[in-house]
Amino acid sequence: MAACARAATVSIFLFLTKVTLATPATTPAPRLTENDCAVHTLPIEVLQQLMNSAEVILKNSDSGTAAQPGTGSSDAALDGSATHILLRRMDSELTELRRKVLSLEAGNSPTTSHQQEINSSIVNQLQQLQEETRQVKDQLSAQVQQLQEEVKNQLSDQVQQLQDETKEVKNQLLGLSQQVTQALQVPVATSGRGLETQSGHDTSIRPQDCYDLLRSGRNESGIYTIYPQTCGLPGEGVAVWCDMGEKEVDEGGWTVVLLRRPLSTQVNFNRGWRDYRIGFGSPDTEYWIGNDVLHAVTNGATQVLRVDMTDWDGQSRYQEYSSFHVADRDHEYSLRLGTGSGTAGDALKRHDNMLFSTPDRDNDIDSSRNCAVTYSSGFWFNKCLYVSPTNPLLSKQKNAKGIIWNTFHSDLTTLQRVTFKVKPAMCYSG
Ligand SMILES: [Ca+2]
Repeated sequence: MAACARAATVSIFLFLTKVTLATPATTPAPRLTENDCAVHTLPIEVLQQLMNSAEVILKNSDSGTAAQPGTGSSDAALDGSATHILLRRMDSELTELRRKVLSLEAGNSPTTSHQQEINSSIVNQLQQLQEETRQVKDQLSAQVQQLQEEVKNQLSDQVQQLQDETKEVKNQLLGLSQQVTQALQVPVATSGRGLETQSGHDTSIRPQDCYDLLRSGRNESGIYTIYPQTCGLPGEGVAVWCDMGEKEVDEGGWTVVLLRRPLSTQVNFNRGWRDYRIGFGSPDTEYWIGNDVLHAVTNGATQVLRVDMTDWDGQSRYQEYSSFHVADRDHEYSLRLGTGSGTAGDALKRHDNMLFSTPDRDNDIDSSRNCAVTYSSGFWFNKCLYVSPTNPLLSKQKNAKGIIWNTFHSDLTTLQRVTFKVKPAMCYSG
């Protein structure tokens, strides 16, 4: 603004000089327009005042020259005197103009101060914006990190599930391979239970259980594939451990449905409803055959259940039930047991008529908690347990969170080995 005012002063001075020396004194000062003011960024009133002052100077110089007494007839002398007077007046007027410009500059101070306030406000807003940007960036970074963790965990779970499923398929292929070998090498039996079903299905190739295999000549314990029937139709192959006995043929033919034993790395039995439904683990380590298979195996001919168990001191006990039935999924795989007998005591009978529960499905009769969560396993929990063959396998200690059978060790001393196995009741003399 100050520079502009000085430029305006110089422009007016040049105008005055030009008008005085080259044009008639009657030439009026030009009128200023808004555009002129915009160019100089000066108030139009100020510029107009400056131009009016210039016009006054011209008029005064004109009248002063005409009124000069005793100047004779010499136009040159007259012109020189008038010019001198004019220059002096111009000098005076310029001094006044400078004063006004200085005043104008001083008058601009509040505007400058106001501009500084605006600038300061803009700087503050910029700093605030930068701070908010930094906070948003931090939040986004944290969210990205959280998402990465979640994706990582989900992928880890899926990988674990795929590994389990791969293992199951591998076991099934192993059993199938053995089955093919058996079909090629072992003479097909022509009589005996299960070798010809009522529907005419040839179970010499697709045995329904380990007893079928035993009757077809497979008397060595090991991993086999069985095909439990569902509603009279042959089911999918399931790799299982067949306990074929050690002395006489009739002692074997047990299909193991639950296998627990000490390993360098235990199979995780703390699993959800889906895993317990389809089964998990492996016959060469530990496994749960799966509730759908349990239903298929036990829904036809009456099955005997035998439980063998061993504690950490090497003591073994067993308990048998004259019948063992597992309902279908619509009935939450509820358990029905027959009469118990054996050396371990009837603890499992306390779980009779219970529905199956897992950590993600609470079907127990304890309204205050989910027993499957408390004991990290899936089972026919009561309120909560008297036997716990699917609990984590713990070293010898008195702890219901390990594997217990409370009519074997009523002080809840843990066991190291448990198997649940079934066999058609009509084929078992007990
Ligand atoms: Ca409950």
